[in-house]
Amino acid sequence: MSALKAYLKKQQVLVDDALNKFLPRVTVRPKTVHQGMRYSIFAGGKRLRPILTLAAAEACGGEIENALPPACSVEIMHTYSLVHDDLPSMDDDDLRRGRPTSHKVYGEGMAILIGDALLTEAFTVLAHTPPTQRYTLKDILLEFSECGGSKKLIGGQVLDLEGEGKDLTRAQLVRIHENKTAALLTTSLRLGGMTANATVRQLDALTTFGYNLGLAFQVIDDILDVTQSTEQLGKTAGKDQAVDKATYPAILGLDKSKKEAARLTKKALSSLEIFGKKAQHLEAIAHYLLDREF
Ligand code: GRG
Repeated sequence: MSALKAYLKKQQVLVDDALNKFLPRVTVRPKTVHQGMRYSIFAGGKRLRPILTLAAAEACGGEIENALPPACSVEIMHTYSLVHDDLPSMDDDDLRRGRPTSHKVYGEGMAILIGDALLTEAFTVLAHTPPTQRYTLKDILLEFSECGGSKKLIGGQVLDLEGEGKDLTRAQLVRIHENKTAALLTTSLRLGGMTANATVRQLDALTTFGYNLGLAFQVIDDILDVTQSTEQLGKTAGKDQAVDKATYPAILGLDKSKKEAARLTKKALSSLEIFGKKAQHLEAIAHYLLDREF
């Protein structure tokens, strides 16, 4: 196993243990909603966002322990967005993280509630974040709520829904993904930095890194939808093309999309210079994401 794979595995275990402690047990009533929350959370995601939170804390010289609550919060918010994004009235998907989607197992009404419960739980977990000299719990809360709100995550989904069936320009596509994908990656990193009492300069560097890494991540996600199988992805491959969705390969072609992903990754990496060796894991993750196969 490569050093990076071993690092990712170790961080995944840390995050999963913390998620297991934070989330309500399946025996707590009403059981269906708690079972459903755990069904989607423990379906085997990559845990990219929480791992970025932990690696950002490390880059700013912080303690992993302090970064675990926001790391879990971003994963819980991410999972809520997947549960709702997969609903029949949204992207209408049957498969996620290699399993039938939440509404396929629990029914549509319950899947909406499971998503709502996850989003609410994400704030409860975030409340366990210790404040630092520069960042109060209010700063941390606002970072998180603004990311999930109508100007970012939900705003991106609104643009996505409104763009259905239309020929979008590249600029319009970038707007969607700045909000839907890059915003949560950026907040994951910034929250890690905040738990480490990051300086303004460090937080700015994490923001630039997150923005470019987030866009690169989405370009690669679009490429994989065309080039990989459903088994490999754990979600329906070829879906974008089937529903005529605006994607980077559809607008730029496959070759130019690969070059764009590499360009954005390079830009992301250059913003890490101020951290020196402490950003070694963030750097390795950016390289790994560019070469990923699922
Ligand atoms: C309010 C209805 C509603 C939904 C929330 C933000 C959002 C709105 C939906 C986003 C869902 C989505 C599919 C975003 C695209 C980002 C993306 C590529 C997600 C997949 O992330 P991975 O590959 O997934 O990290 P795993 O399963 O590994 O965690």
